[in-house]
Amino acid sequence: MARVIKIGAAQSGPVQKAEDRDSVVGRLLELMKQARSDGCDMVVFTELALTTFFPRYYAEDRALMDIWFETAMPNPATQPLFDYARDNAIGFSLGYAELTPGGDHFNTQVLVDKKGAIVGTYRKVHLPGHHDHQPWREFQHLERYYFDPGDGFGVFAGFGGVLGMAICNDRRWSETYRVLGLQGCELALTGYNTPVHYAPDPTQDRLQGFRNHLVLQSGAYQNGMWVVGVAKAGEEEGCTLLGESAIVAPSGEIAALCTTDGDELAVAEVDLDMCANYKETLFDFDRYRRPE
Ligand code: CDV
Repeated sequence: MARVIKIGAAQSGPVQKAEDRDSVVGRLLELMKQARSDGCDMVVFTELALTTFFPRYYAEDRALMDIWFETAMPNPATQPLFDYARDNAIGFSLGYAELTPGGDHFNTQVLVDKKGAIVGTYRKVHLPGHHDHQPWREFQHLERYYFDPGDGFGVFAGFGGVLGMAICNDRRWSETYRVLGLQGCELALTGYNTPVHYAPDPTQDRLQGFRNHLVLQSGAYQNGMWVVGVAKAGEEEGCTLLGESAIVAPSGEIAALCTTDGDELAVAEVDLDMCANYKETLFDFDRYRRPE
């Protein structure tokens, strides 16, 4: 039987600082409904989908930082997404800020099956930016202040295949895809908040779009897997975030692409069996890799 998953890459437009969780979840639900009417099996949301990209704000007081974090998932604000998934047999993946009972802070993404149950959790490994307040920047990128690093890339059985997750900066690192690929991953889901302006070296700004697709496409091709990259895009609190969310095939080709900087769904039929065309030929790891 063919293993085809119809996927909606559910790009978010900007979320301003004052927008509350209920309003954001309402927007995500609209995208889920659209995906359902398009016949999707799964919707992929972005990194830190429930709030503005808060690592741009410095707060000395840890309590002021914790307002951005979820202490449970699901919780009353996000329960409607889980209910919709269960009632309509549509899965989803969601990025959010997680505060654990033990007091750890993670940049987290969950995978939710068609019954509305969490079947996979991933915590961001590569935390970019800086730890200290740097007032010279137009906006901060304090992921190293807000978050603890996750402990690795795992894979999860679901939707008839082997799935993995990665978050934003992870997608730029070859080892992300390689570690997932070596575990048999056929579909990697990643959300991102990528400011177009890169303060440490603004000469790189014009290359943001090119590099986003470069890493998604090369990661997919070199590891024989599908990759879904989903942005939070547009003008968020004076910061321009890259869009160009894409679903990339194991051939390295873009199968679906968002063309706006707002809430938008890009849909593709993801044939997991296509991975074998690459994993069993040119990228037969057991046969051809030379790790030594
Ligand atoms: N959210 C991110 O991880 N953003 C980084 C930026 C800071 C470079 C990214 O790799 O897109």
